[in-house]
This record gives sequence, C-alpha cells and structure tokens, in this order.
Amino acid sequence: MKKALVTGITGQDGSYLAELLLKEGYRVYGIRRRASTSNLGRLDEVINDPNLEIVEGEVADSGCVYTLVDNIRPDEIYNLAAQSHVGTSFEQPDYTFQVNALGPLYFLEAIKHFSLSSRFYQASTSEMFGKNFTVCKDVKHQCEDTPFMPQSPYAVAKTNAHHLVRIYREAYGVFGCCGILFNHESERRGENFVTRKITKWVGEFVRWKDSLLTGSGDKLTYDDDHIYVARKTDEMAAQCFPKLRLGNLDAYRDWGHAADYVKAMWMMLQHDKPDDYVVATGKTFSIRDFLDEAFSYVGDIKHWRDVVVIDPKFYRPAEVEYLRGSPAKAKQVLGWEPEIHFKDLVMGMLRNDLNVP
Ligand code: NDP
Ligand code: GDR
Repeated sequence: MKKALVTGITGQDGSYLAELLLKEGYRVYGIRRRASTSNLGRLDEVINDPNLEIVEGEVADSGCVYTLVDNIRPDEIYNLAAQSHVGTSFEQPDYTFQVNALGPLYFLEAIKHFSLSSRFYQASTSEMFGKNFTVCKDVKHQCEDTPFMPQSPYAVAKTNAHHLVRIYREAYGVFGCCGILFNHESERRGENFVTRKITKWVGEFVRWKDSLLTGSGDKLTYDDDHIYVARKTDEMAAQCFPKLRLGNLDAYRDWGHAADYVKAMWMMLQHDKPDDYVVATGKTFSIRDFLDEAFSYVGDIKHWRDVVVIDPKFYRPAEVEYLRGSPAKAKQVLGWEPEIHFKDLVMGMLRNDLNVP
C-alpha cells in the first residue's frame, strides 16, 4: 500500500485530495496543525476511513517536518499547507514567509536527508505571474514560460518555494513537481475568498428574504448599508440585512473546480519525470461576471449593484488584474483536462449555500 503525506488536509484542496488518494488505495497521513477546536469539518466524508491517519504537525517548524518525513517515509508528499489568503499576506508578511517559503524548504531538506525516494508536490500558484502575461495568437494568457512578477508577499513566498523545488530537483535528484494552479473553488472554499463570500451572502440573503416576504405587495428597499423589507408595521421594517461588501470588482480570474485540480496534482506525481505544470481552464471572468452569474438565480433584486457596497477595506495594496492560464502542457503530457466549468461551478456553490440538494 502506497503511503501519502498531505499537509493542509483540513483545507479545501486537502479534503478533495484525501478523498482521491483513499479511493486510489493509499494510506494517507493528513497533517493538521494544533487547534483548540476541531477543524476537520471538510473531512466528513473520509474521517472514519481506516486508511486515513490524522497527525498533528506544523510546517513552519523544521524539527517537526524532519520527524514526520523520517518516521513516515512517505512514497508521496503533497505540501498544500499555506497561509493562503493574498490580502492577509500584506498584513502578516513575516508569518506568510515562514509557512509558505520555509515550510517547503524544510520538506525538501527532509527528503534530501532521510527519504530521497519520496515524490514531492508543491502547491505553486498563478499569483506568481502577478502582472505578467504572454500573448499567443492574440490571446493574453500565462503558461509555464511566462516570467514571474509576483505582486504580494504571498506570491513572493510561493515563488521562493517554486524555485527551491527546481533547485532540489536539479541539484539533488529530488522528484519534485510544482503545480502552478490557477484559482479553484468549490462549496468547501474558505468563506473569505471572493467567490464563496458572494455565494454565502446570496444563500443567507435568500433565506432571510424568504422568511419575511409574503409576496403580497412586499418589496425590498435599501439604504447605504442595509436591505429592508418595506412593510407597514414598524416591527418588520426594523429588520434589515447587511449589504455585500467587496473590493476590486475589475480583476479577472481563471476559475476552476478544486475536485478537478487535485486530480492534476496526483497525475503529476504518477508521471515518470518530475516537472512543473500550469493547471487552469483557459477561460477568464471578472468578479463582475461572477456576480452576474450568481445573482441571475436571485429573484427580487433587479441588479446586484443595488446590494453590493464597494469597501476600500477589501482592496489590496497591489493587485493582480488578469489571470488566464494555458493548460496545454498538462493536457498534452499528463492527459489532464478540467471537467467543471464556470457556470456549473457557480451553480454548485450556490446550491450548497442555498441548501438545495
Ligand atoms: P486553504 O486555505 O483552504 O487550506 C490551507 C491549509 O493549510 C489548511 O488545512 C490550513 O490549516 C493549513 N495550514 C495553514 N498554515 C499551516 C501551518 N503553519 N502548518 C500546518 N498547516 C497549515 O487553501 P486551499 O486548500 O485553497 O489551497 C491549498 C494550497 O494550494 C495552498 O498552499 C494555496 O496557497 C495553494 N493554492 C490554492 C489555490 C486556490 O485557488 N485554492 C490556487 C493556487 C494555489 P487550518 O485548517 O488549520 O487553517
Ligand atoms: P486570490 O483569491 O487573491 O486570487 O487568491 P480571492 O478570492 O481572495 O480574490 C480574487 C479577486 O477578488 C478581488 N476581491 C476580493 N477578494 C476577497 N478575498 N474579498 C473581497 O471582498 C473581494 N473583493 C474583490 C481580489 O482583490 C482579487 O482580485 C486565491 C487564493 O486561493 C490563493 O491561495 C491562490 O494562490 C490564488 O487564488 C490562485
């Protein structure tokens, strides 16, 4: 039975990857950091699987990483643990570097010293491209050859790790692969990323509205920050719902589904040669497009502009304006292709947040 060590198992990708690996017959060692309350919610589907072992660990602690690798000697290591919020990395750059840059370095050192046969996957990111894109047949996109121009402490830390994997591959023969994954979402996406923030708001708003509107002449009214049901009785009029507060709506992202993207991670480590791959859908949409799609399922609101407040608090000091990945190499070499596209992605997230089975 193959052994896989997965850091970040409690996160969005970790949970999908754990499901995939268990289905493929692995024994999975899932590393979770110490927490005072349980953070295993995303692992509901697999938590009782006898081949899943949850082990406490901290990737920014070198001794802890060395011990894990030395004791488990995994066939495959998937390093998904990260301070993964780009906005937060401007507030906590030092911590972001410790987890996102030093964490991968400790794994590479551990592999080099104790377990050279372990294959290593590093969660690189489209954020490394930052401002840069390449023009190919009149299409602006990013591929494996597009130079990196990171725009945040998060992206710089990830770029460090990306280069370290290449160096350990060339210098010490480590079987290390970096997946340059573009944004991928799901109903398990953290609630402070823009897609989930929107679908979660829609779900809560619809439940609030449905509990108040009777359909007999009720309509919604708005002030700067809140939504009201306009009714004659003061009691009902006093009930309000906060508007959705967002930052930059003009950024473009290439959004795929996490369940598709973890397959690409696994395929990279099954290939006979270690390499780096862009994983993306090849399509791009703005935050406005996402709002258009999400609000097309909401009755009673004429346009999302009526309920969205632009709040400078959610702007970043430096922004990545345009991401559109070319997954050509992943398709050609690994045979990977995304199966879930934009409309179905938004619909799936909405159904989850609306509690529609
Ligand atoms: P999440 O934020 O959902 O998950 C991050 C995971 O890392 C959580 O399990 C978290 O634990 C864990 N973690 C954070 N800090 C530490 C630490 N110091 N020690 C141990 N574990 C830690 O991220 P995603 O699942 O979305 O992303 C997975 C990886 O892929 C990340 O590295 C991210 O940067 C990268 N990535 C993600 C993309 C996306 O669009 N989702 C795109 C490209 C790259 P806890 O539950 O305790 O917080
Ligand atoms: P991103 O994802 O920064 O691309 O990083 P996020 O969803 O946080 O932002 C996407 C874009 O939306 C804009 N935006 C807002 N973002 C958030 N979080 N909250 C808001 O209210 C808001 N309003 C507008 C942002 O400015 C940005 O342009 C994700 C993470 O998963 C990283 O870990 C990963 O590496 C990259 O995707 C690829």
